[in-house]
Amino acid sequence: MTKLPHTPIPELYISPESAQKLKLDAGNMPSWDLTARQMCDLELLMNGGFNPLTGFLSKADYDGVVDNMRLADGTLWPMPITLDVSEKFAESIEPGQDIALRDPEGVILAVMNVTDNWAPDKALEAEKVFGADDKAHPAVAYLHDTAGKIYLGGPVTGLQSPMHYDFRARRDTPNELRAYFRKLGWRKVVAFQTRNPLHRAHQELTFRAAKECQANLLIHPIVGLTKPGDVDHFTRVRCYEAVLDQYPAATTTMSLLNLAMRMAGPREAVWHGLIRRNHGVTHFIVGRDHAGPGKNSAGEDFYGPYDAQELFREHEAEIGVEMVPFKHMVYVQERAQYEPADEIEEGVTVLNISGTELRRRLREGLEIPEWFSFPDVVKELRRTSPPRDKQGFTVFFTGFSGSGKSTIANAMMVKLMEMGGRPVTLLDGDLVRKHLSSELGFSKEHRDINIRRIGYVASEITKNGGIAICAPIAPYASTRRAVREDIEAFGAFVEVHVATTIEECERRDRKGLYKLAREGKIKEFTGISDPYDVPENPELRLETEGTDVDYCAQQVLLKLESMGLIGSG
Ligand code: PPS
Repeated sequence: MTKLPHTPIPELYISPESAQKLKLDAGNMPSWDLTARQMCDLELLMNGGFNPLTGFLSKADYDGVVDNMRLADGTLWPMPITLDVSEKFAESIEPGQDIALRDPEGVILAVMNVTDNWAPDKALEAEKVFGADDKAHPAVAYLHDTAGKIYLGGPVTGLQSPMHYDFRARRDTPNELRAYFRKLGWRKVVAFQTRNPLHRAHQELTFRAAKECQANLLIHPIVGLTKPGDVDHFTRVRCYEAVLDQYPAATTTMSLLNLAMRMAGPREAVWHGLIRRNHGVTHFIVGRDHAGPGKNSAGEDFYGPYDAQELFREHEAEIGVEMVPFKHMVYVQERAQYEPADEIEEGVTVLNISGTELRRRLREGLEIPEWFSFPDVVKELRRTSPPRDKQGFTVFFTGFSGSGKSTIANAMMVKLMEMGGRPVTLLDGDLVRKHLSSELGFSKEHRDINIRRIGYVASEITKNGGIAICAPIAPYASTRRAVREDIEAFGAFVEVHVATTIEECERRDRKGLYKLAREGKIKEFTGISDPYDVPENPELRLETEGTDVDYCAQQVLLKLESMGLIGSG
């Protein structure tokens, strides 16, 4: 088993001349725009990473894979690789028809001959492949909420590989890696799969594994799709590069794998093994809770901590890669080294920092000790996850026309600019309507479009570390909720309800609009002839009557301070 084949494996690409010709024909075929996951799957299909698959699974292969992890001919394959499409697209395709598969820019990457077309039983797929039809599992949520209703199957002809502009020198096809190992004379190679930054425990674990099986080491991180919420791959790869220097020279290399993970635990481990075999690897590290999706909706783990190791062991011979089982490593203070957690005697001091604790320390700018990670890795992580008072956020004022939103927002902006540190952008209702939404009126549909635009701009500002202050009426709770979700993906969302009553706004009538609304000269006027959903749980509610603008702005600043968003400077 440990003899390296290192001979090339089949790819699905045709010669550049034939590709040129087929591409011209493909221009007239029905075409499917690939999703991000399908892009990853197609790349690995075409470059042999998913060998022996020759296309997206047919119905017979799919049924076998779902049921017993085997293709129709009995070959071991644990993961359904399917082309999910909309019902509308599926209806337009005749059996036996060729379709063009395009990247998001419209470039034709492959042609697929559609032999099969079926509506899968998604609940069954979830149960069998992921162990439960529970949307707390990210792949099950994807299956039900994102994937199309119909699967198309059939062989794929590869025209060109998807383009990557980042870390190009670190991306290798299975055949490129095989050739590299051959060139260096690496007969035994142990691969380490990861979707997280590497710290000292991982470095120790991988180094030990390589030593134990007297093999060279391939760090083989996933840069396709990983678990939602993971550290982005740009940051991770910079971290991996910092860790690479820690291994003895010429023993270790790193290559990036553009795989779309499913977080399917045991099945995923077997799949990862097959993919690594295709990349010319002889040994594969399977740790505790390999590719685990976290907790199910009852708060329990989806898989047992060593289920993945057991399933891999069962199929090891067929996978063709030896498993190197690895345990959870912790730091023993007395001996100043990492050791497997379950081999440590009582009485010694064991140190460990969980992923959650690490994120907390990053968020709050707290110390991350040297025994835990390498200074260069911590530096990279701090650059991407600055403490809360350096991150972007959005303050979203909502309230009636004339409630004082714009005035307070302006005061806030100036106070934040006086403090300095982060760029501040004011997206005032009137200004947005002038510059971004001048074609829109005040129907529910138009108001929603307007607020979603504001939300989009604010989310971009927040993502890039700035402060966005929004001050529209935003009368609909559902739209405010949607904007909150968009923004909370990148930073805090602070909803401030400027709770001036409609009577008071009408009494002030600073723009004379209420008078016109009462006379029916302005239609759909919020609070007079159009609804306003009072926010139920805003981060802050401002009562403006009897107080001045400065005091209101101070209250918002205090709220931001208590949330850790401004402070140490
Ligand atoms: S919304 O509902 O959030 O899209 O509204 P917004 O973009 O904040 O725009 C509100 C400003 O437009 C003026 N205006 C109206 N408001 C409410 N209803 C109607 N029918 C209307 N027609 C014009 C009004 O000046 C609002 O400004 P503010 O600053 O809120 O007083």
